Amino acid sequence: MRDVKEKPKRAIAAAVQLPEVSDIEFESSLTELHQLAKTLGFDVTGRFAQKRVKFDQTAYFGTGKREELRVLAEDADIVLVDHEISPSQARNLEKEVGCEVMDRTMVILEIFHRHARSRAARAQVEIARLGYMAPRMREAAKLAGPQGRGRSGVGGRGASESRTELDRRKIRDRISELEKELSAMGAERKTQRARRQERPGLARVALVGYTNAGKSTLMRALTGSEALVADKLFATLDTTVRALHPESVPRVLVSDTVGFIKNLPHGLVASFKSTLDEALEASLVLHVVDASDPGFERQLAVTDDVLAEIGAKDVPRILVFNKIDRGGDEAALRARYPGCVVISARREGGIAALRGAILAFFQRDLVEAELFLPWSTQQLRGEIFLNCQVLEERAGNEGAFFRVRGERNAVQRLREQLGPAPRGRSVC
Ligand SMILES: Nc1nc2c(ncn2[C@@H]2O[C@H](COP(=O)(O)OP(=O)(O)O)[C@@H](O)[C@H]2O)c(=O)[nH]1
Ligand SMILES: [Mg+2]
Repeated sequence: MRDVKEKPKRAIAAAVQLPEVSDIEFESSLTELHQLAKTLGFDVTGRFAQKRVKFDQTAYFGTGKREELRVLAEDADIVLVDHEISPSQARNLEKEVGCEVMDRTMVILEIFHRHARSRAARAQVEIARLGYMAPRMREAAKLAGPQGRGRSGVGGRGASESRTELDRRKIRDRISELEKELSAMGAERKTQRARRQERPGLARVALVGYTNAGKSTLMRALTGSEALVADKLFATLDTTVRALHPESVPRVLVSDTVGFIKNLPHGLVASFKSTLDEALEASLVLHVVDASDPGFERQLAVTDDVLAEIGAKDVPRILVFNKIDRGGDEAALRARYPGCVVISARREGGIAALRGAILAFFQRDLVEAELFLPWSTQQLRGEIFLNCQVLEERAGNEGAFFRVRGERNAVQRLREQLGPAPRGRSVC
């Protein structure tokens, strides 16, 4: 039943709609939860909503609705709740519905946890997780009882509570330890960044933008990485970095980043920012915006602000309006955001345009050169193709001439390996 590796967990996205929340806002938040759940690899099989004046104190949904949810959830493994709920609400809901309950904050924490790579990002996410867990420990202990097992929760409360107290102290200690580590890392990170900027070296692109903008879809289309389907982003970064395909000169690495979230719980802002540090490593950021989303302008502004806050303000950026097949005014976008790329991941021409924009950026510093490869050293032919874009190849009496485009250093190195061309034919 819970064989996570084999079968995706079946989830139901559920929420209470309060009177001050419009239908549009409500739907959009629930859709976002659905999308976040897909990112975690869940199969969202149903949605469930209740209009209510306030959240039920005991179990978030009202009594009658809990029964309805129980029936709906019979085939599900997990119920996802689109708000942060209290530990006791979660526990009571779990008991009544009969399956695991995960709230919005937990879903997001789990995504950050999977995306966090740098030491600082990991520490930041762990702090957020511990902060979230601490009040939940007491609830867990109440359930566990003196043996630390079972669900009856009767008796032995004193023992379990003192153990919980101990656990909570451990959590507090761990948080302060992590905070110390983080501040020590601050200085180290600055020097690392400075070092990185000194050696521009690798051509790296990061896709940045809101959840559902189409980052993973574009990533897949640009890199041909079929395994990385949007819905199933079990993302350690290694699997979210892929080379542009077909390969280019220079070789460009594309990475997917953790998506911005419209309704990001306040307590998770810091950990979100640190998981985004992938964007700092990039020499080019593709800021992907869903052109068909009526709220895109605000999202665009938030993304810009956050990139500035994490220190990625000066990383060159291409604004990519995606999903133009679903809506949006292409001409107006082009006029308003000069230099933007307007595409649809669903249309072939779109990906070619984006690829063109990426390559134009990385190839701006390439040099054109002519290389001569004597017939006697044909084994170096592969080297030329590996390091340069070959514009033309023609045979001479003593060897082959190549007109190539490549990075200055790479061309220089090849020329040293190949030796001089006959009758001074080599020009740069
Ligand atoms: N109509 C349309 N749908 C798209 C386009 N690009 C992506 N999508 C869909 O939008 C959803 C979210 O895409 P995904 O790549 O997972 O977004 P991410 O959260 O930014 O990684 C998926 O259902 C995609 O199939 C597009 O250009 N047009
Ligand atoms: Mg994605």
